[in-house]
Amino acid sequence: MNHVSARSSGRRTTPPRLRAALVSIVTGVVAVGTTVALASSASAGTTLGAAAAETGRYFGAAVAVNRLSDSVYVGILNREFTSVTAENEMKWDATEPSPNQFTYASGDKLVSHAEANGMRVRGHTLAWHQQQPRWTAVLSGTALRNAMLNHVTQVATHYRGKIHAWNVVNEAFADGGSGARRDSNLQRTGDDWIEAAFRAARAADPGAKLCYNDYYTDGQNPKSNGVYAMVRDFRARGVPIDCVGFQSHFTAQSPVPSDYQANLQRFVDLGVEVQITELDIEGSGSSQADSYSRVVSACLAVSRCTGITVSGIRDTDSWRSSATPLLFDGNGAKKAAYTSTLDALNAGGTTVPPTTPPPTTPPPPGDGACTAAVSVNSWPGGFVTTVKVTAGPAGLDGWVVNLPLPSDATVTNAWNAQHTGTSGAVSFRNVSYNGTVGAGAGTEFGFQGTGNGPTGTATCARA
Ligand code: G2I
Repeated sequence: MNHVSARSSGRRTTPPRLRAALVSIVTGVVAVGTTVALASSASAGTTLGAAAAETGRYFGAAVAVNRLSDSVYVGILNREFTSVTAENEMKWDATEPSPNQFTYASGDKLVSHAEANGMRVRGHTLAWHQQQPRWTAVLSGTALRNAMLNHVTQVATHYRGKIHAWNVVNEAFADGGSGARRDSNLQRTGDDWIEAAFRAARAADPGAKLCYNDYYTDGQNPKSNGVYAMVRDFRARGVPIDCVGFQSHFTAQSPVPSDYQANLQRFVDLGVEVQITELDIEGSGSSQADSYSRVVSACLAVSRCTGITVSGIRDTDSWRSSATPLLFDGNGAKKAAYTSTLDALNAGGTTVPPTTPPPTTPPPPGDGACTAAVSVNSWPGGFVTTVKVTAGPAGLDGWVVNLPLPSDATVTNAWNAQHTGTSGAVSFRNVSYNGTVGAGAGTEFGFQGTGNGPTGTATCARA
């Protein structure tokens, strides 16, 4: 999935600064003959995307599908950017307006546009306390947890293979000094909702980098310390997290922190990649330009800061347009901030390692004593599910499989297992004759139900 680094590593080996020096030495000697060489050499860095690719990075924009009919907007997008993030089109309210009814038309348009123009796509976002569909308001507990997991599974499956990085969970930490999780309907389903979302996303799209994304985490502070502790814990326990997104919304009151680079680096040191995901900086003129330059230089100084996304194209496209926070003015003209950004990209920096480590392999869900493989045969209004339990190296003397069911599903009968509950998170235990399973051997059970069949991950554990 690492298109940018693959592309750039094959294209250029001379660092930009050295190359610029070589070019100026050569031009001084044979002025006419070097004109072409200088132009072609310099052309790599005349757009944001090309300049970022020089060090193996992408330069992206948050894009709104309804602006794709604006030719000025699309002209800038196609010329300057190498990654697209859906501004709203892949959020829960947009993709699942009714329970288990999915609409992907807008998101698909963005993906098609990106594919047609050689851009990568960042997915935004699978689980967030905002922009949820209305129907989630009446849900809580297991029903909300299962609805969330089903959402993550369905959306990540739909876009499987098309997304270079997913913002799996967005803005789950509280503002202020606590460093704690934000209270939300999702948080109230249990502290493990975030890791459950990451595991479901990995199962659905094993090739996508899975990121946690947040704001006011751009320097070291109680909130970013809370995120840091979570990422460290996830890495230690094998929860599949690959990256952290730093939104980087800056204002006069909340400017680029002095430890911006150090903060990115400490996350990288945990073994994850980092990206700047929603960059916009309130202001104008040289002070805005300087702030953009500082952010870009900080990312380029951190080898696993793999890309930068600005949160729109023209100031007038911004969700906070009065702050004039972007790189192009309302007419689509380049601002001073554009030039400073391009210059900072062309100044070079660390090169993104050409092969980033593959996503961490999640341990089998459950306690590792066994795995459960689920197959579902469904028809409108009903389903039959077959589950194969396979024992780990120690064998089993009893097992339990937990399987989240969609909110409309009800188990009507089961065979070769006894079940607890008929809807929501249903668990299945061995019966008298199939609890003992030898090392590496398997046994099967099944159940029938009404509604939609399971789509989530089954966990298997020793009973
Ligand atoms: O909240 C600002 C950003 C913070 N980080 C996460 C981002 O996903 C978030 O983006 C903004 C979008 O740029 C806005 O476009 O999220 C807003 C909602 O929190 C988006 O605004 C919404 C409006 O509030 C809705 O009224 C509107 O229907 O955009 C919707 C679609 O245009």
